[in-house]
Amino acid sequence: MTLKDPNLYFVDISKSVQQAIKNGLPVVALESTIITHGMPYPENKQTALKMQSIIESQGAAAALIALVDGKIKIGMTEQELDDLAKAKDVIKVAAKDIPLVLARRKLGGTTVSATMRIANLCGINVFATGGIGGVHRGAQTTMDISSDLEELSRTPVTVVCSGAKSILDIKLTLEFLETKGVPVVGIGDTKDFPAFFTRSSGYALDHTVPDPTFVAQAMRFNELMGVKNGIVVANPVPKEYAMDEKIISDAIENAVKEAQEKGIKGKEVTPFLLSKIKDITAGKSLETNMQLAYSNADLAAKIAVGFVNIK
Ligand code: PSU
Ligand code: MN
Repeated sequence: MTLKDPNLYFVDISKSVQQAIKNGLPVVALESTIITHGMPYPENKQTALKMQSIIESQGAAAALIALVDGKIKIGMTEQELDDLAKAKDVIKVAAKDIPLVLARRKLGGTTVSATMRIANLCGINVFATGGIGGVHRGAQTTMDISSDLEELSRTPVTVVCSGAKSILDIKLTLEFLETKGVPVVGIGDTKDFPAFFTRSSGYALDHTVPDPTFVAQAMRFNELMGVKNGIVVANPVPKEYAMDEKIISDAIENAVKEAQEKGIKGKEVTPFLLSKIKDITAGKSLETNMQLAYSNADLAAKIAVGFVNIK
């Protein structure tokens, strides 16, 4: 643990998270791009609060991560969360952007890649989110591949997600993870990589384990071997909140087409598609998004608890 390192004066950790880290108790990191760029106010705040309380009810600490005024913030008060959830000029921060956004003292929502990097810096090894970034459709010419995938290949943090949206090329996303040496694991009866709004993408996972403690054990083996890569845990949206396959695939087709027509590029692509899909589905996608985030928080907490309980 390097938290006492005076060189880390720019990391501002809440008391409860600091205590948990110090005492070797379970901690689950949470990203903030889902709040700043993935959902509207007040649902974004409501989602973060509920994810935190789900994690805490399992006996783990919740570490919501963002960049605020030249500092890395880990764990926030409700007022700080409210400010972040309402803020307009927030930068979407990938791992590479962290030092620049700190230097510029800007407000930043951390993506999966940035959150993993910060979690790892603080000794947090489990992280719950909605969906990971991936290989975009048409990446053969645009080269738009989320830096989340690269970060997963070099940062030992377990990311619990509901797969990737089919705004992405899921087949290529899984190929890329395979090439980069990132295992993708399902639990229980999950045999397929989920497609975020729906429970299955039709692409098979390499591994399915009976319960979260198996993931915790795998993390420990990686740790013992000094392995650098992360692990993706694929947790499908709960059945009752999964969307109709046809409705969501039509919405995605239309959103992707509109993004192309409007020339939306780079880091704007994902937020544009998310907000279009929400409009097209009259908000139904937002409810699905919130529910899968809760389910991922619950599973991540179980893995974190399992990890600290390994003898
Ligand atoms: N996918 C979602 N919701 C999200 C994101 C992805 O279903 O909010 C966010 C995450 O923060 C993820 C980021 O890390 O978008 C990926 O962005 P990009 O494709 O620009 O790498
Ligand atoms: Mn991109």
